[in-house]
Amino acid sequence: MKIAVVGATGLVGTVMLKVLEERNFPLTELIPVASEKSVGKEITFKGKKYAIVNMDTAISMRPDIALFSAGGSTSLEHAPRFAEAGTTVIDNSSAWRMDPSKKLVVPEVNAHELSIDDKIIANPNCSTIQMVVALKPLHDKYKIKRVVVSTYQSVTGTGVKAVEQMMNERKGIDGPMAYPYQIDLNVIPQIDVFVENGYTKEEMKMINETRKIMGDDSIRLTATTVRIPVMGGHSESVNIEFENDFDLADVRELLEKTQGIIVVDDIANLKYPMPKDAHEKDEVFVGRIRRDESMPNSLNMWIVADNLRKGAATNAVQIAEFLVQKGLI
Ligand code: 11C
Repeated sequence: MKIAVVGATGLVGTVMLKVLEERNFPLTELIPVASEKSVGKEITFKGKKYAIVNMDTAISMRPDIALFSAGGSTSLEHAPRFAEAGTTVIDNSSAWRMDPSKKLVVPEVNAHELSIDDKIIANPNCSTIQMVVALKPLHDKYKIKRVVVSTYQSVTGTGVKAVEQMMNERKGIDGPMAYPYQIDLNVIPQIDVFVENGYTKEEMKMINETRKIMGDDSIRLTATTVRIPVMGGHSESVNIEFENDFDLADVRELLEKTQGIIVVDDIANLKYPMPKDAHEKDEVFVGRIRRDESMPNSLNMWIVADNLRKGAATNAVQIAEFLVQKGLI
């Protein structure tokens, strides 16, 4: 398996390389791809050095799979070129997610939709991924009517510049700003730009992507996405109204049995998911599972995951693993 990682020097690209290595992905050749200023530099993977190449060289090497994390415009321009050369692209940008001809995949939820003809596969937004992993088994059993989600998102979701802004503020140093306001010791109720209806793009991604991945446009959702001065992962407060009533112990058991979920919910011992514990883990952590006593058939829960792992790199690598296991490459 020849694997290209496009955007290999970025925050998500670096984690993609780490995850490929940790999960012992069946890789025979690695092709790290980055912008011209990084070409020729070397990265180390499994103790071996690989030279970074540019896009054209990578396409000419005909990788089996290209994991893309290089931004929407790069993906729009170059993903089809890889696909035409026979490479299957798994793209972490938002470029293809809502394209009806492209699959938007979270393996625990809808990998079964994939076929050998899918040459550009979209990896969802991080805050969407961790939520749908927990929603899917509950939807299958109790049928979701409506979801109200509020997020508490890590600065790593914005990129290196945001991490540096927060760290500089912590040290009292002036520097480039990734956000319109100070983020350290603050909370910013805006992620990405505002759209016409007064929501942000991040909020609309959560709404639209969730429906597409779950394959059910009848699910009603509303979201408020918020940036907080944290690095380990994204947290979400999720309120769900079901068509059917549920037993709380059954909900807990269902989540515990779901692949990719770890339930951390022991309030007697003050155990609940937190981003500092989810950091560098591949699973989605669910806790604070309780009935919403203000509404029939309604549930509250708290979902945490490392946004660079399950929210990006791990999910992409899991899609690649699925393609290899099912012979779809
Ligand atoms: C954030 N969710 O935390 C964003 C980052 O569409 O893949 C990922 C944006 C995307 O800021």
